[in-house]
Amino acid sequence: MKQPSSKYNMIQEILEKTESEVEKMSPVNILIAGKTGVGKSTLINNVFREQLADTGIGKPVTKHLRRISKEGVPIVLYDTRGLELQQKVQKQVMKEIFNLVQDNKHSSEAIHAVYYCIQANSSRIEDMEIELIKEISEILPVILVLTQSIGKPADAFSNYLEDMNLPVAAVQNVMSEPYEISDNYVIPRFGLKELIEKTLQLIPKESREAFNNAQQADIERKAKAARRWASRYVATTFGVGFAPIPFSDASVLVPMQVTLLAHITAIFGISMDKSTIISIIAAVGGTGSATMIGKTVVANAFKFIPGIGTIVGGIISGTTASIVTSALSLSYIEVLSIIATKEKNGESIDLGLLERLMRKQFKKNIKMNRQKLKTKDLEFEDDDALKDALNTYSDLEEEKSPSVPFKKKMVRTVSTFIKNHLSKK
Ligand SMILES: Nc1nc2c(ncn2[C@@H]2O[C@H](COP(=O)(O)OP(=O)(O)O)[C@@H](O)[C@H]2O)c(=O)[nH]1
Ligand SMILES: [Mg+2]
Repeated sequence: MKQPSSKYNMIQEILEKTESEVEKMSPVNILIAGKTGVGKSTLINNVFREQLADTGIGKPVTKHLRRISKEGVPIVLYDTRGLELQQKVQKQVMKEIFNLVQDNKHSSEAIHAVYYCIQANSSRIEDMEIELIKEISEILPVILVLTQSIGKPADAFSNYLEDMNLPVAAVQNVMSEPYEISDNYVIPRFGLKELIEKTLQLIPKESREAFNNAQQADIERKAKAARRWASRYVATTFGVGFAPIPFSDASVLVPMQVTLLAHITAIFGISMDKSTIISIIAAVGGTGSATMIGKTVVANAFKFIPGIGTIVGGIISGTTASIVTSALSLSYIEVLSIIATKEKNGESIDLGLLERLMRKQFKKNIKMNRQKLKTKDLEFEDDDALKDALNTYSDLEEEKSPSVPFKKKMVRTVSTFIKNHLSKK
């Protein structure tokens, strides 16, 4: 085990593979237009990850267009400025948009769609704006985004716009960020998942993966895409034709697991650093160093299977390999979902808890049989797997926080002790 050849920097490999997978994606390019103050930046920061609209990232491409991009996020956004000015300026803005569309038409930066933002409670749209929307619609698919939508007036405005039969691809009411009406009445975010769905209908197929990576408003969609890919990968890798391998050779599974974790991370789109991956892998692999011995990880993973000692002749069959790998990917996806949710809400993540969460989820998932694992792959709509992971994480959080009443903590500690030490036969 000590010789350098068996040392394998799994973490580095996962990170590098993830990066190159994201680079390979065909990026999605969206123009966001609308008057100042309607909520374009707020929309961008809530639909997409990494607070893309915040200053410092965008650079002006023309007088009225700002290009926003960030390394590792496969999306390019164009944000308009100064639309509220007089007609002459509006003509100029239109010309700039038109030129941009023409210039980029046949490149990877071709604009795919436009979010034209109007504040929903303005309840009024100027002729000049209608003109502009019509003009843009001639060259690009436009989604009219009605921002800061509150109650019936917003619905009425939406109906009014629909009745105008503008040549737009869709109209969508949204609230990008929770809106405080009063101290005890808050309108939650809404409409962003629908906006994502509508956008996906408009952009080219090959850019959908990039869009899903860049968005953060629909975490379940990310999980779903990752699971779909993972279950296919597991089936083709360990299905028919997989030659059983001796348990002592389990290290041949390492590169496959690296590919799996990297690809899932890329599909998901998450800003992952070394220490986060180390914590997650350590949960299953049992060692927390940056340079991990891959074999240890896999060997440890097998220890979680109930009755591993009974594997006939120490042989790992395709079935066993696929159970371990499915459980690994499902747990990993559940953990990434928690990270993404926390990130979206601007909450910090405790790496220690993350490691415990990964171990707990992995233990749960590995106990399932193949059929159940398959069903779990398909558990998309009302996602129980994510709910379970979230509950587990908040339990762990609660256990850790001193705000848990002493008595509750005591009861938990005692019952855990009984479970671990006394109930064994
Ligand atoms: N609570 C809440 N405030 C919003 C929303 N959209 C915009 N705002 C507020 O409206 C103001 C202008 O929004 P901003 O995104 O900067 O508009 P932009 O000029 O179009 O980029 C900011 O103070 C935001 O806080 C929203 O969905 N919810
Ligand atoms: Mg702005």
